[in-house]
Amino acid sequence: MADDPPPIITEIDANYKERFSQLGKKFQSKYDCEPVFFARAPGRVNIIGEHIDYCGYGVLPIAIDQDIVIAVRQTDDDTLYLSNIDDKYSDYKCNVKDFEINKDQPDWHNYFLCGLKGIMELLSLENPVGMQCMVDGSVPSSAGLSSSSALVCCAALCTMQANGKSWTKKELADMCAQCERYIGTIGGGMDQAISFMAQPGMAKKIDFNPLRQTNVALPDGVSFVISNCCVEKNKAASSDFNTRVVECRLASQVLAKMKGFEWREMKRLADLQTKLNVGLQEMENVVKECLHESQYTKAEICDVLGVTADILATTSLSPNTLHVENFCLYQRATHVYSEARRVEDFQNVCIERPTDAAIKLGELMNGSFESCSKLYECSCPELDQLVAICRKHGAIGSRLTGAGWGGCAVSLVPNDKVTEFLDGVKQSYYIPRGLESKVNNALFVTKSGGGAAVYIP
Ligand code: A2G
Repeated sequence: MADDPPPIITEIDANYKERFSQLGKKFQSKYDCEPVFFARAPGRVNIIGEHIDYCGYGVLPIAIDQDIVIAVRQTDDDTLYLSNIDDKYSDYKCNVKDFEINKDQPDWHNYFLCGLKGIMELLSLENPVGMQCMVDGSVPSSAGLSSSSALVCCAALCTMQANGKSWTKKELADMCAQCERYIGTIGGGMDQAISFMAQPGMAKKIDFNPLRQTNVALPDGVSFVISNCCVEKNKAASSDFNTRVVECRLASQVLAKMKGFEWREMKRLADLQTKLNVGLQEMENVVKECLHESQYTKAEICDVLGVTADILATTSLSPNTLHVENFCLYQRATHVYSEARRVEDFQNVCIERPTDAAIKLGELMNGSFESCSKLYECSCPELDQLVAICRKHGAIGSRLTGAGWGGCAVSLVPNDKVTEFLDGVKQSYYIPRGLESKVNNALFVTKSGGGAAVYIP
């Protein structure tokens, strides 16, 4: 499956017919011609396994119905024309063979350019055709539901189709994970993998190095409900995300040095586990024995590793974390190893299906949130309040999803409590904050949807 290309669908599902037809009309009025095809890539909600993909550990997301759809027509003038049905995103135009991605200003079109550049450089497309594109996105932006990766994946898919090429879902997912880094964030590969590999009705356990996927059937009788705390966080616009990536890398390097390994080779906490050849619980013990809980200064890390600050900048830091002076190694590493264990436990509960499966999954989600909030410090006061409210109104488990510092929570709710839950959360979170008008897009039950595809009506 992952070794097949994304499907090309010619019978358009009733769900999409109206949407594609509206988008086709906008395309027509903008470019004075009809689109030739549509490409669609979904956003995702991560059920469990936060901030561990870039450390080499498996995660457990599902694709959501919210997506990016792009109507496309090839041109013969080497130009990319980008337009969005939402006026808040301005039109953009460039030569397909000569453009720059602006890391300092992560405007929407830069994500499209990441997909285009990735296809050109990583999959060696030498003479790309020009394209007229009209974009329609329904994934809320900066909300932890992967709007950026859905756009990168969709752009890559458009470029592939417009140029008559065919790569597998796995190749595309790997390539999109690498090329989203052109925007400056050092993310893992979860978002791009699920966008291409999702299957309706299934969660996926995604593993990395090499990229692999396994279906995980979620238990019956429960729903996953998404709630957006409505604090926006664009991870490319701050250094918070990359600081966490760097803290994890430094933790693996300091631990490697203390254990007598070549620390410069060490990039991920999972690599250290492979070297030590012990279980995840034992890795938590290693962290306890070797690292101290107080923050490490840059000078102390240089001292342990035996390098100057200039060398450390090249071995371990990213351009936007050069200014960071203090690093929490103990807390970040403890989160990563314990979260990786929770993902394994979650998958095992889904396979074994004990009678109290839902309770066990809820406990794991709650444990994940505690760890994200306290050890990884990637929550925010509004998300903390929202998660507490979700639990109060019947969620068996609730946690932040995606990068955090704002955005969404995902809650596990028994089916017979969903109506009560939605009402309770609306009354307790959205109405007192004057967010009633946003509630329909911010609070909804999700089901696992399908992956990226090309549509030719
Ligand atoms: O934070 C973001 O969504 C990352 N995505 C994803 O890889 C993962 O690390 C997540 C936290 O679990 C990108 O950087 C594109």
